[in-house]
Order: sequence, then C-alpha cells, then structure tokens
Amino acid sequence: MKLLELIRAIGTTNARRAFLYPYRRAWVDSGWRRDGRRRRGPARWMAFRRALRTREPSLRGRRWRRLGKVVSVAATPRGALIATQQGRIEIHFLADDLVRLRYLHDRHPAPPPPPYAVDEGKKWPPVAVTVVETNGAIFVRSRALTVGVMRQRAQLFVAEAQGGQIVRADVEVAWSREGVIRHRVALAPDERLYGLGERATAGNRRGRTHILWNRDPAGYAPGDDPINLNIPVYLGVRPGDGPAYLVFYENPFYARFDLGEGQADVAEHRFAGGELRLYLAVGKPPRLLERYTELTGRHPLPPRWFLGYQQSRWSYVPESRVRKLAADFRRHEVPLSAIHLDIDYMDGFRAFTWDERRFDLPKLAADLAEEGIRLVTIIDPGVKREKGYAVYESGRAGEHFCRLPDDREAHGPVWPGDCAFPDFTRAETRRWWGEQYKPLVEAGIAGFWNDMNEPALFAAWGDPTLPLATRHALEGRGGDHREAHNLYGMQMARASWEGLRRLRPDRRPVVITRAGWAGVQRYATSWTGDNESTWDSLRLVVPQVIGLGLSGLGFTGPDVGGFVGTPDGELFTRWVQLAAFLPFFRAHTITGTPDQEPWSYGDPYLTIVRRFIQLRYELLPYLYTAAWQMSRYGWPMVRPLAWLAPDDAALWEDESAFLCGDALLVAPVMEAGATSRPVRLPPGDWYDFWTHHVVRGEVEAVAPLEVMPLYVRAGAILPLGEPRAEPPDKFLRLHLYLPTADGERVSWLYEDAGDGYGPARLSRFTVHREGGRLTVHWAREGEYEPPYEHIELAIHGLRRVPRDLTADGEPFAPAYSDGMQRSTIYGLPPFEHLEVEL
Ligand code: MIG
Repeated sequence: MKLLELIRAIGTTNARRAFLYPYRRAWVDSGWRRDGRRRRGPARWMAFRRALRTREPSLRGRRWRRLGKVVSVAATPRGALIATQQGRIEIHFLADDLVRLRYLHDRHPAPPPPPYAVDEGKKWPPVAVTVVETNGAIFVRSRALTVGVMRQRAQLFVAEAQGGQIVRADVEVAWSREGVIRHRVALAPDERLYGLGERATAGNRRGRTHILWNRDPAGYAPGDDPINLNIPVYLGVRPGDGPAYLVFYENPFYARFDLGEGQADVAEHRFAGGELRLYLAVGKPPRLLERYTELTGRHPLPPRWFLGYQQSRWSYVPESRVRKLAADFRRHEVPLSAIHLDIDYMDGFRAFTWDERRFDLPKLAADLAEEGIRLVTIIDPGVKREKGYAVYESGRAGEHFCRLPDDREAHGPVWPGDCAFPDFTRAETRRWWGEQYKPLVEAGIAGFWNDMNEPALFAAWGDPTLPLATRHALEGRGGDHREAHNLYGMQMARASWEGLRRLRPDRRPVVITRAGWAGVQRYATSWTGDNESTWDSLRLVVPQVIGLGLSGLGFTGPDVGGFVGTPDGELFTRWVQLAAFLPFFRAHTITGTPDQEPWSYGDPYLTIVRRFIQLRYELLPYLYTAAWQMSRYGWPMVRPLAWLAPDDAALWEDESAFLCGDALLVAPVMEAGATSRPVRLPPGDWYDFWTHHVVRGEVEAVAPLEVMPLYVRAGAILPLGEPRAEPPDKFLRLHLYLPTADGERVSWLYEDAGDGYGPARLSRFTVHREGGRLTVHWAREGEYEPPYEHIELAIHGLRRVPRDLTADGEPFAPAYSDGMQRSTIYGLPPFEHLEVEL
C-alpha cells in the first residue's frame, strides 16, 4: 500500500501510530538478547539501530556444527536410534509409508515443537521395521520405505523399499552457534515442488526462495512473498521418474526455504531455531494428503450453507444498507447464503461489540435468516487498551495478554488504537476468548471471520507484527515470538472454533481465518487475503488454491473480483465463473471502492453472473460430497490436473485449470477479451458440460463471455440440486455421462441435514457398461432420509433414445429427450438397480 493510501485507509491518528510503531518495536527488541538477558546503554542503542534495519529473525549463522560419524545403532520398536559423535538421529515409522525423522545436536538442545500440528498421543497401527547394518551405512526398513544413514557423515537418504528409487537425500545437516538450523537436500533435475501453504507465486515452488513467516502484506501482487499463511510442508513429484513424496517440517520458527534458487540441484531449509524434526511420506498425491491429514488433522465438514455464494465488502454499514443489499439480491434474483460484516459494524473497532446506533444485530440476523441469509462478522485479535471495556478488563484480570520479558503487556496499534494481544498459546486464554463470542452467537451471527491474526499491526514500514521478544505460554513451557508467531493465527482460530463448539453444540462452527499453520484446517477455512482486481491476480487463484489444498487446507478461496482496486464487468464475470467451482465463494472489496455486486456492471454481466451463481447452487449436492471427502480423507476439493495422472509432467505444468471434486474439470478464462482457450485433459474421455460432446487430449475450447469451459469425466454421475439457496431440494437430479468404453466407475453422494451432527447418508453409484448394456447400482448407507421423493435421471452422450430402461425391475419410459444435447431424461423413484438397453 502506498503511503497516502495507508493514511487514508487507517486515519491520521492511526497513521501517526503506524509511523511510530517500527521504532517502538525495534526499541523493545533491542532491550533483550536472544537468551532473554537485558541489554542496556550503548549496546542497546546499537542493537536498536540494527533492529530498525533487520526486522525479521536472523537466519545467519557462524561456526556451523554437524553431527559427525555414526557411533552406535539401536533398534527401537518403530525404527532406530542412531548415536553420532555430536548428537543423534531418531528414525520412527508411524506407518509403512510415513516416517518421522529427528536430528538432534548435543550442543543445540531445543525443546520439542509445541503440540499444535501433530497429535503426539495418536495411536498408529504397528509397523514392522528391520535394521540392517553394512560397513558404509545403516538401513532402517519398513515394507514401503528404506531410510539409509551413512556412517561417515550421519546423513540420511530415503528410498522406496521396492524399486530402491531414492526419494530424498541429505546434502548437509548443520546448526550454527546461534541455533540456526540448516538442512540441505538434493533435488532431482525433473523434481517439482508444491505446497508451502498460501503463496502469491507459481504453483511449482522450485527455483525460488520462500519465507515462512505469516505476514500481512496489506495488498499483494503476484510475486510477493511471504503472505498471510505459511506452512513448511510440500509435495515433491518427479513425473515418470520416481515416486512422489510429502515432507513436513514440524518447526514453526521463522524459516527460509530456498528450493533450488541458489543452487539448482539443492533445496536449503533454514530455521531460526527449534528442532529439526520432519515427517516424510511416499506415495501418490491422494495417499500423501491422506497421510498428512492423518498427522495434522482434517477439515471438519462445514454446514451446507457455507458452500453457497457470499457477499462482502469493507464495509456494509449501517443496517439499512445491509437490508438493501439483501433486497437487491432478491430483486435481481441472485441466490445468496451470507452477508459479511467488516470492521465498521463494531463499536469503535472493539472486538465482540457492535455499534448499536447503526445496527440492531439480533433483529437484522433474525430477519435475514427468514430469507435464508446468514450473517458473518469479522473479529480481530487486537483488544483495545481501554479502561471500562469489558473484554480488555477481563483479559487483563485473567492475564490473557502477551507480555514482554519484563512482564509488561505487549502493545501495538491496530484499528481501535493501541491494543493488547491475547496469548492464544495458552489453554485458559483460548477458553476465555471462546466465551467472548457469546453475545454475537446469541445475536444470531452464523459465522466468524478472523482477520489480522498473523498477527498484523499497523507499521508504516518493516515487519508489521509483535516484537520478537514478546513472550508466549506455548502451553506452559514458554517461548518467544520467533517461535509463536506462525502459530498465532492458528491458535486464534482454534480458540474461536472451540468456543463456538461449546456455545452452540448443535451447529458446526464456521470460522474463516487469514493466517494459520500446519493443522489450522481442523479449525477454520481460509481466504487468500488482500489480492488485487487484476487479471494477473485472477491467474494466481488456481495455483494458490491448489497449493493450499496440497498443504492440507482443502477449503479456501480468494476475494472474488479482487480486494484492492476495481474490476470491470468482464473481469468480475470471469472471476465469478472460476470461483463458482472453488470451495469458499465470496465477493469482497476494500473500503472506498465502487460496488462489487453481481448487478454492479449491468447486462450482459448480470445475466451471466446470475447463471453461474445459480449453477453453484445446482452443484451443491456434488460440492457437498467433495467437502465430505475432504473431511473424510483430507483430499482438497480443488485438485491439480495431475491428481488423476501424477506421472504426466505436462499436466503438472498446466496451472491454468483444475479438478473440482472427482468428476469436474474447470478451465477458467483468465485473459481479457479471450473467446477461446486451450485445454489439456487428463487421460480418458471427457464430456463438454455445455454441449455434451466427448473430447480428449488437447482441445481449443470455445469460451465467449457467457461460457467457461467445463468438463465431466465419462462414466461419472453428477448429482445436482435446484438453482436456489433455500428451501431444501425437492428433486435430486442425477446426470449420468455415458461411459465411452466398457468398464466400471464409482460416483459418490453424501447427504445430511446440512448442519449439526445428526444422521447422514452415503450413496455409492456403480456405473457399469458392457457394449449396449448399462447398469447403475445405487448402494446407500446411513440413517438420513433426504426430503426428495423423485429422481430425475438424465443420461448424456446417447446416439438415440435408449430402447429400454428398468428401475428395480419396473420399466420406465423417457420423460423427455433432446437429440441436439444427446440426452434423455427419466422421472424415477429412488432405485437400487437400474438396467438400460442402449
Ligand atoms: O487493515 O477489515 O484482509 O479482507 O476487509 C485491513 C478490513 C484489515 C484486511 C482483510 C480485509 C478486510 C480489511 N482487513
């Protein structure tokens, strides 16, 4: 953000604070050494001047120390303990294809990572491990993996047990005198790397340096790094030349991953402190995500309404404007599930309050609920330092705020002025924070949007966060901001989620977070922060959402239309078309911009945008099933094309299209003025969603403004509902895309009441074709009874009307047939077995 924009956005008083804050922060940080000892006098003054220049934790090191030679080996129940001259290596298999590696240096004892990402108490089924020693190396083997340790230099390599293919090999493991960790590994020439949480760079993370330090960029453009949510996890793929792997460094400290920028064939990972502990899994991408989310947790199923279209801006105030917005949606016949209230709904930006002169929140929430529209409110972690403000008073009384080493509260400027910051790394504090949601929950607010939780403060320059010396409880063992910073947003989301579980036990909590770390998916969905209303920013969306998905966050999305700036009708329309297939589907814009609503650009844009938002609602049964899969297996809803063919390098290369769930391929248009685009389809036959033509390989797709290329896998069943938000569906429409070859394909449908923790029903459709005979078997499991009585079955891809169709033995005639669309539609009761004579 430019200087003047900053002043305009935050006001002159806050701008003054923002200019002072970098000095305040540097002054605080200069007061203590890293080991916590006081610094005074000229030494402090010099440190202050240094701190003004360097604002992030240092990764520089002197006198690097290594582990030395192996001296002894001891087998353990799940692996081995390898003692070296200077430390030890612990190899611990959690599963055949998942191993934990710890490298420990005697001179650099570090406490284990705080217990946030991985549940240490989790019971893993036993794994058979053997240890084989040779002169040069030690091999620790499971059925799937071999971890080898060189005797001379105590470095590891990990190989596939079967083919013996090396997956990863250490080049160097070292600790600096200051406790900085350096882990260098070899990269194969064709190796591609994906993940690292949320980034504003290309999906393949190779060839770049990435900083892992959650940061509020206050508006970011493609290429900026880092941004709000960083996770030290990535997938390595070598299409056609070896197995894929996933590596997760369980270390939340400030880190820098140079993935082949400094040296093309080496990845260097540096951490400002902590322990070198990592997890490695080998297998195909779906399996890797299953393993990673077994380790760090899965996203619980969100309520169904949260998959609907949501409208936001900074800010819809006062209440009359919110009511008018809802009325406009009705008038323009655009379905809507939620309206988001940004910071101006609050009373002077005080968290957990609302401005009663401008809002009767309970009444507003109740009235909107009648139309099926929910309210979501923003909550920032900064608590205004103010006598008499209940949240501050109770927070102070309960010692819930972060402190400096001399025990003073840490303060810094955000929206309400000088604020204190809850220490979410403390259980009592999370519980207290969770209770603060009570008035908003009672007012009928359905979801909560956690912003500024990097944490982000107002700083005119430098790193806009708390001083590094800030103390955190870290569940009682204590630590400073270097370690707790990246955990802050995640633990805030946890406090919110756990609070909502207690306050409203019969509903699924809805928490949206901007910052996070490994495992944050257990508590929140996330959006990609302050993007721009540009075509470049639109093109970033696919790699961003895919990257997050491969980092365990399967439910994310961007500000539709872009946050900073103003899209034109075409850009907004293309954005809606793409985002209609992303998990989180919300339009949002910065303060002071023109309206960014479906009708803001007139026609033809409104008509097209309406059609795609309606399509989103029709797709809900399908999308909800993909969300269920995410909660069950950890698979992201949005997947890279290569998910279906991980050995295809060209598919990994293509970051312009994606898979949505099991059956859909989305090829958004992301160029101004474009009326067609190339599409590369994964192996097999695909149906054009609009024309029902069968395509394969590479095609040039027709894509005038009203069309976004969309494909369905041959043999799939796509369950669709009605193009409305409410009331619940009366029909289930099953769209069957005729298999183009003999064989079998399974499609799923998950259904439940849409919220709460009641019964569910899982349907498994097995579509089988053998020449002119088609059968569909529908197996159902679970107690939930859906509200519909009719099934509308559409079969697409037909040359002629089927000769004969029986459902559970009873014949049915087509209700409608369309030769152009090559489709025939039947009205059927829910069936178990369908036979079609083509
Ligand atoms: O300093 O609440 O990313 O979505 O509209 C900016 C105001 C604070 C940043 C969020 C954005 C939100 C804005 N917030």
